[in-house]
Amino acid sequence: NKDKEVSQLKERKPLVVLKKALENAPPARDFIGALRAANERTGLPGLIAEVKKASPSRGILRENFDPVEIAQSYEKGGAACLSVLTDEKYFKGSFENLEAIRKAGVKCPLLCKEFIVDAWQLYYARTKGADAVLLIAAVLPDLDIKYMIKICKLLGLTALVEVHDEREFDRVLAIEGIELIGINNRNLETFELDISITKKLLEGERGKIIRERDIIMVGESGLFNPEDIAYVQEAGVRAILVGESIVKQSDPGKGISN
Ligand code: IGP
Repeated sequence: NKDKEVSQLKERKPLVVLKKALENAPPARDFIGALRAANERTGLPGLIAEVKKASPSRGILRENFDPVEIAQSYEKGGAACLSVLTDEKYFKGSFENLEAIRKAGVKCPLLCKEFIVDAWQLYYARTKGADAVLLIAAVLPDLDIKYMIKICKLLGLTALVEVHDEREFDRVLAIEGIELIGINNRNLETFELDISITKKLLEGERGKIIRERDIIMVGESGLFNPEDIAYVQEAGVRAILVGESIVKQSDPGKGISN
C-alpha cells in the first residue's frame, strides 16, 4: 500500500532537484496563524474548506469540478484555510489542482491532502505550493511522525497530525513539537462516521493537556450544519475541516455562511 501511493505519480524527481527548486520558492504561509485569527475574529472554529471531487464512501461529490473556481469561492466565502485533495486513486484529486490553486493567487494557506508515507512527499508538496501537510497517525509509526515533523519545520510546512482514537491520540501527544491535531470523525477503514468521537477524545485529561499546551484541535469530517459545528466547538476544537457539505453546494462559498 505504502509504495503504491507514491508511485501513482507519473514521475519522481530526485530529492536534490526538489531541494534546489525550493531555494527560490515563495515561503509557506502561516496555516495555524490563519486558523487562530479566524477563531478569534469570529468566535467560531476557523474553517479549513476542502476542495474534494469524490470520496470512496460517497462517490462523486460534484460534477463540473473546477478546483480553482471552488477554491476562490471558498476564499470569498470566508474560509481561513483550504484543504486540497491530491490523492488520485481514492479521491480523484491531483497535485496539478494544488499547484493551480496556488498559482491562481488564492491567499488562504493550503493543506496538501495526501497519504504521506515517505518524507520525499513533503518536499514534493512544498514545490507544488503546499503550506501544510496531513500526517495520519494510523498509517505512520511514531518515529516517522517525529522525523517528518522535523522536516516540516525545516521546510516551513505546518503538520496537521490526524488521529481517530485514544491510542493514536496518546501516541501523538507524546511527540514533541506538535501544534495542530485533527480528530477524524470518520474511520478510514470502515468509513463509519460519528462526530461524538471528537467529544470523547477531548474529554478529561487529554483535553487538559491540549489546553495547557495550547495545541489547536481540528474537528474533521461529517460536519453538516451549525449544530454539528457548535457540538465540536463545545468539545474543544478551534478549527474544523469540512468537505462534502460545502463542495456539493452550487455556490460552495455561499455554502460556508449557511
Ligand atoms: C472532510 P467531509 O465529511 O466534510 O467531506 O470530510 C475531511 O475531513 C475528509 O476528507 C478527511 C480525509 C482524511 C480524507 C479527513 N481526513 C484523510 C482522506 C484522508
